[in-house]
Amino acid sequence: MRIIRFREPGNEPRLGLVEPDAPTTVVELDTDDVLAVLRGAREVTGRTIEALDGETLELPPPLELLAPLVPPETWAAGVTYERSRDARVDESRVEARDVYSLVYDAERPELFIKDAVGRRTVGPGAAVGVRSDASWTVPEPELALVLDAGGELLGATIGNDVTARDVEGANPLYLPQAKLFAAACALGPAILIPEDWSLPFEIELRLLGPDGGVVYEAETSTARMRRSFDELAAWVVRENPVPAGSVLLTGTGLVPPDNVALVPGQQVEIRIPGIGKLVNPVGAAADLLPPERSKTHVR
Ligand code: DO4
Ligand code: MG
Repeated sequence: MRIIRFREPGNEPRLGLVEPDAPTTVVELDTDDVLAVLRGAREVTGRTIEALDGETLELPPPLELLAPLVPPETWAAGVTYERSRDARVDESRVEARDVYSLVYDAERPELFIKDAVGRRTVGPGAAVGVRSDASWTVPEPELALVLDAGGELLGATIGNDVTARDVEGANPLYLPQAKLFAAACALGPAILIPEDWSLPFEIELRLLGPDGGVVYEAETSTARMRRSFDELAAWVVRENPVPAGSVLLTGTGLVPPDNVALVPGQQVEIRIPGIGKLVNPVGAAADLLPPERSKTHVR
């Protein structure tokens, strides 16, 4: 079962269920409370909409597909895949390289806050940002878990933890600046309520140049994660009052080679079969600050 959020110009956002047997048919829900739907509410209005594509779930104009929720908080785990550990050790320019190896093996995971109330988060089709004081920004395609207040798993969507690697590499204490800036996070296109949480998710990344040519593509699986979803979620809510509906990005297992960096004009595509495909153009973070991007902001 997949849930999307959309808006008609001038109206408040609405929720819809994507029909499991007809992946382009969206049935409008009677409520706009995504937590209620994740917990079982299913009343529908009777209106159906045909999406233009079963994976991006793009809707016919003037309907606009939005991020599937506005998380009160978005947390992120780091160095949960061997590939991520190796890349951080390599990028680090200071004598702090061991922190990544240590955290990969430690009982306590690396967790950081990525956003609050969707201020730096965009939905499908809206631009993700590259900060002008960074020269090596990369997409981080990650499975994103929607959590209940006690850390229970309510659903899963696709997340992009856009990261300025050179900023983090200069000094790990710069992590918040490498991770938090305008449009540094993308979520969507749908929240999946999985029937079986024990099955792994395949994650595919494709970066396209301004001419549409493939700059980089790769895939991984959450089966390669060093930690379980439940373990990460339990650490996030440990003695920490995380509000229901918050999101946890579970770390990246896909790191482009060192000569690949995001630049405005490119397009990032992240596909997780069962959830869909999240497509975002790349723009300059300075142009994507909330007042200027009110049209594309998740709210
Ligand atoms: O240690 C820095 C962050 C790592 C991260 O975001 C990831 O592994 O996905
Ligand atoms: Mg990450």
